[in-house]
Amino acid sequence: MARVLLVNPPFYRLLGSHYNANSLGIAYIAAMLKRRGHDAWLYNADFLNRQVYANLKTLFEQFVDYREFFKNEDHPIWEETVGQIHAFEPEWVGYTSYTANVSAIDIISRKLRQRIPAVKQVVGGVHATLDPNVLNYLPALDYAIRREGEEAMAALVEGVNPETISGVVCRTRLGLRSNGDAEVIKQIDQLPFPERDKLWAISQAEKKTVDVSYICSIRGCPYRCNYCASPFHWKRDKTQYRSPESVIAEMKHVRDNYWDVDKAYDYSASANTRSKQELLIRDNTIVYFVDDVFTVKKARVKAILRSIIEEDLRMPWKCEARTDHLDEEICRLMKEAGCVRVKLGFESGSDRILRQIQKDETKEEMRCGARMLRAAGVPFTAYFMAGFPGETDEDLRQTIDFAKEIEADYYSLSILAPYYGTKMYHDLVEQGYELDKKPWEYFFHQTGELMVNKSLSRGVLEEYLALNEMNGEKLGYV
Ligand code: B12
Ligand code: SF4
Repeated sequence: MARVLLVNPPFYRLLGSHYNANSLGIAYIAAMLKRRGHDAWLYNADFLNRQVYANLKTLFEQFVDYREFFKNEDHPIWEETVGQIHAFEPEWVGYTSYTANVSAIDIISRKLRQRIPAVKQVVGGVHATLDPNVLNYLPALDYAIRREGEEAMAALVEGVNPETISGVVCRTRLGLRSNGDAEVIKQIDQLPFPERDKLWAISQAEKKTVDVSYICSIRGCPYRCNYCASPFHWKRDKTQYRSPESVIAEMKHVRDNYWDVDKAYDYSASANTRSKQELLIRDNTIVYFVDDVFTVKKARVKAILRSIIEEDLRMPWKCEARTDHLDEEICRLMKEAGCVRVKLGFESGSDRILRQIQKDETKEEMRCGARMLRAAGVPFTAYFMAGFPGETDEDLRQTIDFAKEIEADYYSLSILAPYYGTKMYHDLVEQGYELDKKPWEYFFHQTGELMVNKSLSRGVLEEYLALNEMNGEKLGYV
């Protein structure tokens, strides 16, 4: 039996906030290891025993301080994280990677290597999947795992020759050896439910503040938006869907074991409000379907929604979707099944930009989707981005007008960061943008930096960010 700690590195804490939900990627790895008889725990280094999150405006403002953490490798936050991992006395440590937290993984893993020279360290998740060479700049890591990590991680800790495991990248005398992406898990209904109990470095009382109600019902997305990592991380044509029965079973599992209607928590790290620096929402637990497009298969989603209604689950939930995968019946069923928010990526109000980013969705479809949701009484959050390559003031003005027109219940505003491994990233590097020279920790949406756009004027950008004001006092679900 191996002793394994799966780590979500600090990210929001470096931005003056924190993050108290369960990260599903490592929770699935832990659950599979448990099924195979190992002692696997989750450590969320972004956890703080606080229920108030910083709002979006504060996250943007904290970027200046955020950079300082990476300049000071002796900062207490790194020492604290490494200390907690050390205290677990792991034989194996696995880190989940986003592009933005690769530098944090580097610092933590090097320090841990000094303290426990024999520990085996593995990196998995989105960035490790997108970049087969990730071990070249993470010197303290032994292995990288690409794509779904359940089988590969279990095989590694069980001593299978790494060179033979699908999805594993390892070091050899001749350099890195990559076994490609891990094989797609086709029978995803057979996977264990993600780990929700073995949480390291928090007390029993603190556990109550952890949001364990995230559910993943689809792995992948069939679309091809050029700024998005999903098509490359999951592979569009390999998208896998859980059956409605399996999804309902997990909802019941969450309700029966973890549902706490008195729980006060706040998932508003991406929220913003005019009058307060901080935002606290008190409400019941909410299921969050993290699927890229929960509604992508209409018949399937209708079956899920009807089951939620028939089984009288009475669990509020939220999801991500696309407006072109909605119809009046879905919106009505969503409302009846307890949907409290749909998160929609509108991204731009300029048709030219929508075509350029391969959104494959028209403004008319977006208008229509917004109308149907409003008519059904389902609140929605609208995501927008600014700073696309070649985007002009006129394009961004169209975004501002469009945002106002659709009357979203909430606006989430970002500045574009072209992620490593996306089509956009590679196209831009080919065109001469030196994105490969930027530190990894800059690749997130709240830096405030226009990374690849030189033409937008400060005034229009500020007008765009001022859309925050439209959120006003509407402190709903985000
Ligand atoms: C839910 C979600 C969030 C949530 C929760 C994040 C969390 N910590 O759990 C919130 C809203 C907080 C969030 C925040 C951010 N997110 Co986010 N998020 C997602 C989303 C929609 C689902 C993630 C998920 O739970 N998937 C389901 C699980 C099962 O899949 P998984 O995590 O990939 O894990 C599997 C494999 O990757 C692998 N694996 C993962 N970790 C590990 C570790 C080991 C050791 C091993 C062996 C394997 C392994 O095995 C897992 C099971 O098969 C994804 C898109 C997507 N569909 O994946 C974006 C996504 C991961 N997010 C993204 C981004 C950019 C961010 C932010 C940087 C946004 C920002 N603020 O600017 C932050 C960063 C947060 C952080 N902590 O670093 C990008 C990442 C792109 C990139 N190259 O980095 C994604 C891919 C969105 C996109 N389409 O581009 N996010
Ligand atoms: S629809 Fe959403 S998840 Fe799918 S490729 Fe486009 S942005 Fe990514």
